[in-house]
Amino acid sequence: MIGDLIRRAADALRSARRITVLTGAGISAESGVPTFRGAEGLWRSFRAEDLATPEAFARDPKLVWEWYDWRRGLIAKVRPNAGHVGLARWEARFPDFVLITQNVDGLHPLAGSKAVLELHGDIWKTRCPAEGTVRENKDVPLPEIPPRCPACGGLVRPHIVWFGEALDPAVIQAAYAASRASDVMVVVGTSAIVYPAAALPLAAAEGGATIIEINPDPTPLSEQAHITLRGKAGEILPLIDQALD
Ligand code: BV8
Repeated sequence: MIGDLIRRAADALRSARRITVLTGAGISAESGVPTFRGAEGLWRSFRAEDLATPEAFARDPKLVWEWYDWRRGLIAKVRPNAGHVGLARWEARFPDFVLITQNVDGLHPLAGSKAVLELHGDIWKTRCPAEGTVRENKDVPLPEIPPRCPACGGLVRPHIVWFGEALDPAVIQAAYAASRASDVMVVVGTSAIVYPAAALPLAAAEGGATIIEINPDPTPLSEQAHITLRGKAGEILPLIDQALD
């Protein structure tokens, strides 16, 4: 059964001109990065509202930075998995290919993906709210919590989109345009409940795209997907890659 679905997915990709991929935390799960809403997910031990919002940061920047410092420490120890590597290969294989991710862990660029639309920012970057300056910061652990801006001395924040905050308009518009224009959209490892990211596959379907979902569990997107591959990204993506050869 899964063999037929893998072949159908490969056929759809082979005959597509424009391909988009949307990934979520699930694609990093096999690398050892906790997801948000799974059994051992981050939101199980922390409340999103207490940590991933501008209000939480205003209330207790030290606590919010301790959480990110802990996540950065976890992510620094892991490597991209076969799922990330497979998608980096597809970027080279397909002429019109756009990778859109909700993840902030930087594992797609680390796996070799060159053009990644990072909808929710980057855990390896800080932003100075006073000047807007974005800087790369890979210190693990952070020498000072909360970290300060080297230029003005004020608090810097993670360069991450929190709940209730708008995404970078250029990034979300590019993601919408690519999704709407695509012939195939592969949706990997997302619970498909966070907007506006979760609207992208719907925009792709409206544009006539074939939606392929790769996820061990059903999601609100599953009934819209044309091909549903119930499995792990690190296992399914290499199987599709083999079927493409
Ligand atoms: C905005 C940064 C407006 C933090 C994140 C009510 C209804 C609809 C919408 C809303 C609502 N109330 C509020 C909203 C808006 C809100 C939203 O959508 N809330 C949801 C929870 C209902 N959205 C926002 O606030 C967005 N902003 O709307 O702004 C606005 C407009 C103009 C001006 C001002 C304001 C901002 C959203 C961004 C929030 N930030 N992250 C951080 O990371 O530190 S979102 C957070 O969830 C993560 O970034 C993550 O990327 C994202 C989605 O989670 P997933 O990636 O899907 O991960 P999850 O754990 O949920 O699922 C993992 C999946 O993988 C599962 O399905 C699992 O089965 C699967 N899996 C597991 N293992 C594997 C696997 N799959 C494959 N292989 C495996 N091995």
